[in-house]
Formats: sequence, structure tokens, C-alpha cells
Amino acid sequence: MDLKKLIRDRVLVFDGATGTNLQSQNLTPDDFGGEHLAGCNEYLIRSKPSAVERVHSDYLSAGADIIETDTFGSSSIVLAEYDLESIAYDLSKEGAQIAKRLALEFSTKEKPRFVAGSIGPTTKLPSLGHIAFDAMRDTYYEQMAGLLDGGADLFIIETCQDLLQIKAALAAAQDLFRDKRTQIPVITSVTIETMGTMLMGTEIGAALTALEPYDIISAIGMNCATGPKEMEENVRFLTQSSPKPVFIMPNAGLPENIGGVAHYHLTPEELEKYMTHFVGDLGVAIIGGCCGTTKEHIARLSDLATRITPKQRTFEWTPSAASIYSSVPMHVDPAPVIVGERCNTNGSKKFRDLLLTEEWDTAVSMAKEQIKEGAHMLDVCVAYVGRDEVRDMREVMKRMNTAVTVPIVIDSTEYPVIEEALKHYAGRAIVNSINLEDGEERMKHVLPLCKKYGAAVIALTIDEDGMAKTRQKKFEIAERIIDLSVNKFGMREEDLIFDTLTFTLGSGDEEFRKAGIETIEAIRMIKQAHPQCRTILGVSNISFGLNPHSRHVLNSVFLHFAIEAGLDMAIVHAAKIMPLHKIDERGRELAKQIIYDERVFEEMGVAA
Ligand code: THG
Repeated sequence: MDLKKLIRDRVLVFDGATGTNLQSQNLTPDDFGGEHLAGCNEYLIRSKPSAVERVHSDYLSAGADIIETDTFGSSSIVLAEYDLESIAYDLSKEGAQIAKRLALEFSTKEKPRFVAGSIGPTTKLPSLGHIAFDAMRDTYYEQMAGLLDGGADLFIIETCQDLLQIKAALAAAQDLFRDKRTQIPVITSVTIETMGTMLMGTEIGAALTALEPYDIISAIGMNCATGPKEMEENVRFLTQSSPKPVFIMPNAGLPENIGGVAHYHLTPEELEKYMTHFVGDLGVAIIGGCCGTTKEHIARLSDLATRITPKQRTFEWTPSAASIYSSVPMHVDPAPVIVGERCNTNGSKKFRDLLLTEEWDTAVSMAKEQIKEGAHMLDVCVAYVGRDEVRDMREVMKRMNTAVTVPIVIDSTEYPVIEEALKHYAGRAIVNSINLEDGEERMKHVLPLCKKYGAAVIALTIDEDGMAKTRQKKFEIAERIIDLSVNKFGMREEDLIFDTLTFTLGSGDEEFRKAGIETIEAIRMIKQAHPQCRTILGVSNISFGLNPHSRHVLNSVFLHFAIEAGLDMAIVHAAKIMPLHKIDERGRELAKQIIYDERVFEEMGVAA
């Protein structure tokens, strides 16, 4: 099913609530297969399929284009609560078969009907450590395999609470499509609670940043928790920002608790009014109803779909990284994006000591300090000879995931360490880094991880001959990396951040006198030829070997010229970067002469 083609011409209509409509059938414990199974809506697929069929046929009669399987909780994680985990695959498959049979019955040439395999959030939040990433992926895989084999036309990963949970589901879908050599569309829909974020505190912008890189996602949106009125601001955000089609499936208003039962009051007419606005004025492409919506609501929506088409959207997309909470663009005005350098065992004695004594929480507090000092993102490196880097990364990242509000740059040379970090990070990370030192070897391992977890990546201008020294060589390596990344590994230029690495100017070595200027000019060349790519520098490298004061001055002046050449991001000690006007005239001039190799500085004795 080509969802893209379908939604080009018209709005697609999902069905309404499953749970509330099953409830309204006044089912008895016997219908559920006994007292111990009462409330397990998924088991009705076996114990009373006629109840499920009735929900489907009601919505098909009401005009829904897409009906959802009764499998929201058919993963082994949820079914285990009823000791039914062993039938997760079968139940999912049977659920899809029931829906598919009815969808086919109702399908006509003019109005084909489709089945969306419903995949709920389960009852566990991986970001809170309730379940490991791999275990969660495995249960999603089983559920999705059943849905696919039962005839689902698309998957809807819905009512999502935790971005890490979504990533586990997406990893499962990727694996399943690879194994079965097939692919169906995937809609990913998050739940924004009344407080304005997902349950874990995630803003809609962070969710969009983390999910947008996934090729397999056909549409992004929101469902549940609130009615359309409360969703409006976030609907507006998505329609103004998302490169992917937008999906919106609200409840029939905010639930009101009456005697322990949720009641929903939004009438079909009111729902229609809001959705007409969302589709016609904002450009929402796929609509439906969540809790409390009935066949009357869906009849209104399918009527609406015959009258209005989604507004043609223009959207503003900003390539970004994200923490579990918020999104941070990979370019800011004024530049640069400041990446704090201190959570690095090689770059900070304090961080190294905290790691060695396993004072994890204090190590994480160094992250918070850097945010206070102005860091927009944080570089994290835990490599230490003789220690288990995978374990150390896990200990650090599972804490930083929820304790750190800015995006993380994962700094490691080891592939298993990078993957361990990505498995514990809900936001959109940046992986630091790839290069061509051993040809494509490193890219071959790291870029599939970036694709699997939706990360961006830093690429160093190093090839088989070592670290490039001239602007031309740096540029050529960047071009080669772009070509491979895009054409062979499926990355986009906007996912790549180039580091044109500088040697220190502090060695006094004749060979490296032009290191600074070559690095700066290479940035200019890359930005000119590939404006979608980003650039970054570990600024402190320029001044290794100099005294602390000279380092600060040289770092700051070097950063200034790099920014003029188009530098987007800088790995620095945020508190120690001095704005140019705070450096005295003489220091500024000397630093400039050193960087541009103007050879008048020796008599002034700065490099000593
Ligand atoms: N490019 C990319 N990644 C990188 C670098 C780069 N990661 C590591 C490094 N270079 C950037 N990080 C640092 C961290 C600390 C220092 C320099 C670069 C540093 N530290 C002080 C010192 O060593 O004297 C402070 C030591 C302390 O506090 O104990 O200079 O270039 N992509």
C-alpha cells in the first residue's frame, strides 16, 4: 500500500475508539474467557470474535478508510499480565486476519479499505529502566510479525509515552522488514499529556527531531490523552515543521471521571469542526478518533474527507539533535552550537577520577554544570584503558538520558560502546565519529547504527594516509565521505557534521604552522559546496602545549575565525571561551598572526 500516494489527493480517515466501543457492548466475564481474563480486550479476538468484528464493521460502515486491529496490547509484555504471553504472535496474527477479512468485504474499487496493525506502548518505560531495549524490541518484533503475517497493510505505533520505547519498536520493524524482505508503511503517534509533553517530559519538537530521520516512518502525529482543542498548538507545530505527513487522532474531549469511569463529551459535530480546521487550515493528512469516539464521530470525519482536502503545507525543517526533553538545532545564530567538552575521560581529570571511583551521579552533575555554563550539547567519552567501556557508557548514559536536558554527543572509537549508548538514549544523539583511516571499515559499522537509532554523525577528515593537512585534502576526504554516506549507507547530507581537525599551533613545529588556516579554509570549502552539511571543531586542539592564558586567547581567536568561515558547532570548555572584545588588542593581534602564520610573533615570545 502506497500511503504517500493515497494521501496526496485526500485526507485518510482512521476508525474510532476500540476500548470504549467494546465496553458499550456490555460484555460479561464469560465473553472474555473467564473472570481472570476480564478486561483483556485482545483476548476477545479468540473468546468472542463477534464483538471485535462488530467494532470493525461499525467503523467500516461509518466510512473509515483504515481500521485498527484489536491488538493494542497483544505484545508479550502486556499479555504476560494475563499469563497469555505465549500466544502474542498468534493473537496478533488472528487480530489482523479478522480486520483484514472485514476490510476486504467493505472494499470497493473507488474506496479501498485498509488494516492498520495497532501497536501500543506496552506497560513499560525503557527510559525508566523498566525493560531493556533489546527485550522490548524482541516483543515488538513478535507482535509485528503476527500482524504482518495476518495481513496488516500498515503499522501504527501509537499512544507512545517514551521515545526509547518508540525506537525499540522501530528497530523491530526494521529487523522484520529486512527478515521478511517486505515493507509496509509505519505511522508513529505520540501522546502529549495535558501538561503539554509526553509522559517522560518530551516536547513535541524533541519527538519530531528524534523520529524524523527514520526512513520507515510514513507519517508522524499524536493521539489520545486530550481532545482536539488541547492538541491545537502542537498540531500547528507539527504541520509547520514536519517533513512527513501529519496524523492526528484525538479523544472525544478530555475525559471526565464519573464514578471511576472515564466519560467523553465531545460530540461528533464538535470533532468534525476541529478536524475540518486541522485538515483544511493546517494541512493534517490523516485523521481518526481515539478514546470516547464512536461510529457517529467517524461518520462525520469520513463525510468531512469527501468535502475538503488537506491544505498544501509549507514547513520549516531545522536539522537538530535532541535530548529526551527538547530539540536543539545543529546551527544557531549567532554560531556556534557549544558542545561542552568536559565529560571526557581524556579531557578532564575530574571526570576521569569520578569514573574510576564510579561516582556516577557526580559525573552526571558535571554535565549539568556545563549546561549552566552555556553548553547547548555535551560530548561524552568514557574510554579508559583497562576498564569496561561498554559498561561505563551504560552507567553514564542511562543516567544522562533523563538527567541531562541537552543532546549528547557520543564520543567513542568502539562500535559496541556506541551502540550501548544509543540503546540508552531516547533523544537524537550525535555519534562522534567516523573517518576513512581504514577505508570504509569504520563507516560500515557506525553508519548502520546511526540509521537504526536515527542519529547524526561527526566525520573527521582522516583517510588511509592519516589526518589531512591541507584544505584541499580535507575537502576531498569530506567529499568522499559524503558520497559513501549518502549513496552507500543511506544517510543525508544534513545528518553529517564535518570536523576538519587541526593540529596544535603550540608545538612550534615548522610542518604545522599553517594547520589553523588550512582547517578554517577547509570549513569554508565544505560549507560552500555542501550547505546542508554541518561543521564542528574541537577548538582546544589548536593550543595544546601552550600555557593556560595563551590557550584561552588562541582558542577564542581561532574559534572567531572559524565561525567567520562557516563553523556551526564547537567542542569547547564553555566557561572558558572569551568573546573577542574581552581579549586585549595585543593578544588578539598575536593570536591572529599565529593562526594566519604571519611570522611576526616570535620576537614577541608568545609561543614559549
Ligand atoms: N574533534 C572531535 N571530537 C573530539 C575532539 C575533536 N573529542 C575529544 C577532543 N577533541 C575534544 N575534547 C577536549 C576535552 C578537553 C580538552 C581538549 C579537548 C582539554 N582539557 C584540558 C587539558 O587537557 O589541559 C583540561 C584538563 C582538565 O580539566 O583536567 O584541553 O577535536 N570530533
